[in-house]
Amino acid sequence: MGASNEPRGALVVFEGLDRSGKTSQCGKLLSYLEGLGHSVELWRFPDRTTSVGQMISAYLTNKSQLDDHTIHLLFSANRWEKRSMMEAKLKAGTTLIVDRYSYSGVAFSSAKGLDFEWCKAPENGLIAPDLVVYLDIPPEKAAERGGYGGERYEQLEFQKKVAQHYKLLEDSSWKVILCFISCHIAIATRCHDDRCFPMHRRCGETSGGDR
Ligand code: FDM
Repeated sequence: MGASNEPRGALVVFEGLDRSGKTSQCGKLLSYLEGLGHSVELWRFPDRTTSVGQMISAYLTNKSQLDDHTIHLLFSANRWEKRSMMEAKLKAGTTLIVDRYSYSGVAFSSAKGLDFEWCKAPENGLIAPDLVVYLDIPPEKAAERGGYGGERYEQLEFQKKVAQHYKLLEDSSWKVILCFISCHIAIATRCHDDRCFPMHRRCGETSGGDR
């Protein structure tokens, strides 16, 4: 990242199936770190505000059809178009909490049957996360959370495949949170251990509309 007088911000990525609770957890971590006085921003991919992001959004909402390779590359391009801003923010000392990143790109596209290594290739050169928090929820449990909406990938059988492909991506930067189990532990023990933050405190708070 190069030399700078400011301490570098951290790149923290949340990953998981649709309805695994990423959005809630990202929000909680944001509030927590802000409360500690850190400079922190919440990002998400796909970023649907860009022109590439709008193409992705049209595809996800079934308003357009695209070849599987093409949409894969668009998801990756959506990360590349934000790369320089990401680097600048991190260098300036801002911590970024990112809701989905390259792991989603590879897990979802390879779950469709695309070659795993081919899916990884366009991610080479993007900034590596300092920490990946994977919210590990049984696909059936995620599907119960308010039901899936109308988006293309929100189907139980497909999400089961995605879960299998996520597991192939786990490395030393990952912290896997067993959502279903930790939730029950936390309810049983009324865990107020700050070191568990924010995972345990999510119990009973995750709304049905959460992604
Ligand atoms: N998704 C997301 C992908 O297939 N590839 C990617 O690179 C990314 C970032 O898009 F089903 C999928 C995952 C999800 C869908 O994501 C939209 P959100 O988090 O629901 O907006």
